[in-house]
Amino acid sequence: MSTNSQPDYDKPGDEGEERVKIICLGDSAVGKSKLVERFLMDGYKPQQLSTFALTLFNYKTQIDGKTVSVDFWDTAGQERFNSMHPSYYHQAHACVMVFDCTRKITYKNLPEWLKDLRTYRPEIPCLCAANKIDEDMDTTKKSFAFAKKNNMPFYYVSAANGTNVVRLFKDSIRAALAYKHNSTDFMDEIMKELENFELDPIPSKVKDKEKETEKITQEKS
Ligand SMILES: Nc1nc2c(ncn2[C@@H]2O[C@H](COP(=O)(O)OP(=O)(O)OP(=O)(O)O)[C@@H](O)[C@H]2O)c(=O)[nH]1
Ligand SMILES: [Mg+2]
Repeated sequence: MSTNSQPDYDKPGDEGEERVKIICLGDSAVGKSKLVERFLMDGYKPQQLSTFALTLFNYKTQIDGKTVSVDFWDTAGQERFNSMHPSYYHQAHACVMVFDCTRKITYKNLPEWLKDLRTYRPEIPCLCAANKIDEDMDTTKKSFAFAKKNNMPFYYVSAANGTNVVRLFKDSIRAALAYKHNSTDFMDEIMKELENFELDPIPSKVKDKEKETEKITQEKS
């Protein structure tokens, strides 16, 4: 995919709405696609093929009375081994980095993903999610130093039952907007909120009735 086929995220959309781009990173099968689907459609089907090339999910929401159009970019985790196309990172305002808390290797690979991300986007906010906590709730008692070390907000999540999914993506949208607006204290704010936050065992639901989702699958050239 060439960069010219991307929307220009620095310019407003057709109806004057603000646009942000959020990318998902992490090894294959950690649950990146399932998390985005859970957030946007509030749905989860256990079976799915690995993402082929690139899927773009659009989500429109109201923030402070203004429409914001968010594009979530989701690519195949195995791309890392072929090196991610630079256009994936181009103009991204925030990143959601996911690992599978039942597979240690996916956690161990996070520094590689971060290194890649920082090559192209040295400053964008990055949020870290430990997915599949439904498989073993005890993992929420473990500490994962990577996020803290790199000053990232950290979330225990489950695409399967919805735990913390809304929180993760809503925070990522706030972080992306704050980055775009040159605000410097947004991460501190999120970190502070998370310190006092207790894991919500009841699956959260997307309450935003106005949400509009659109799924566009593009092939990468
Ligand atoms: N138990 C459990 N399984 C999950 C969860 N999230 C995803 N899975 C399963 O993990 C597998 C991979 O999920 P995907 O969302 O396709 O993973 P991905 O990170 O998008 O993978 P790639 O597209 O290959 O990079 C699927 O079989 C899902 O059903 C979760 O929260 N809990
Ligand atoms: Mg996928």
